[in-house]
Amino acid sequence: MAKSDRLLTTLDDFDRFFVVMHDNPDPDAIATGWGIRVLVREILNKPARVIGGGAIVRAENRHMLDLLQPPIELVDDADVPDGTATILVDCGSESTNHLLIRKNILPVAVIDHHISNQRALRLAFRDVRPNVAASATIAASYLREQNVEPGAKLATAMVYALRTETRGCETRHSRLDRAILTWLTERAEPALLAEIETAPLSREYFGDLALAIQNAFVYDDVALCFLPRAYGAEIVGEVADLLIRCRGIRRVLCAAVVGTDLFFSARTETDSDNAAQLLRATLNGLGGAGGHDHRAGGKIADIANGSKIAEDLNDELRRRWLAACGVDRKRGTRLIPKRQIVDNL
Ligand SMILES: [Mn+2]
Repeated sequence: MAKSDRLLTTLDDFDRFFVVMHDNPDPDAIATGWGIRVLVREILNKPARVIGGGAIVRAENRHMLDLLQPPIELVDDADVPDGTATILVDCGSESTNHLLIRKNILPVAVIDHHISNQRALRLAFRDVRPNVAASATIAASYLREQNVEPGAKLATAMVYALRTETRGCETRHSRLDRAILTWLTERAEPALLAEIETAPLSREYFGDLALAIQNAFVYDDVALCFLPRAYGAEIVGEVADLLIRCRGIRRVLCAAVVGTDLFFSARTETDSDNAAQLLRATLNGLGGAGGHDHRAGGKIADIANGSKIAEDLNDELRRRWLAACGVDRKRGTRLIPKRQIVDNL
């Protein structure tokens, strides 16, 4: 029996469907949720809501919302009536960054590709494949199995999801990813994809970027960048993606204070360094982290009254990250020498 048949059989007993994305949904969560909604509507002939907490801030992703109009709802909380089929996408049920866990609801189904470090809970349906590049690959494969046409906009969203999930050294495409990418590319709109990827950027974004590059330090093959404040949380991921491309740098940790939270992005270049594990070790007891072999994210909530990262927390995080990476060096050098910045201003 195909996976999609098993999912649809499980869901057929229900009349109400909530597809739940992780908080601050990324393109993969959005495209996957949208794909499952289309599957449920086309095959079961029933409506489904696609919901998630938090916000969408990255300029490209906001532009995607404008151009593709995915049928998603950003909600801080949701009333989940009894008898609702909850389908968690692009997120493990044991993760702490989704609506259901805050309401103590166990999902009926999970569709995900993240590495889990916890024992799996018993669920009616689970399709977790850490070997695929994107959850959207799994959702698209369901549509293909059921002969459901995604349409140009959903196909474009799914291609974009795959492209974003394979950035920052996570370029491994499984055989299924490659086959699905071909299937989707025939259906997607390349002009829309290009427009999304060159979204207009705010001046504040360039301010964050300039500050980040000036605050990057190198310890052997490790780069660290702590931003005392940032306009948007997306900068940590973007700077991490940029720094991991620097010659000679193989592990990167970026952090920034946004509001009262401290956000993290980690990247690793080689297969021997697992980004999710390194970041979990660094944030152990302080905050949560999750992700993939080469890309991971994390957060410490409610720090420093929304101002600068306390100096001792800063030192502790640096010490832990360097220890996790096995780097002895205590002092780093600036990625760009200070004199070079000041003399040329
Ligand atoms: Mn994903």
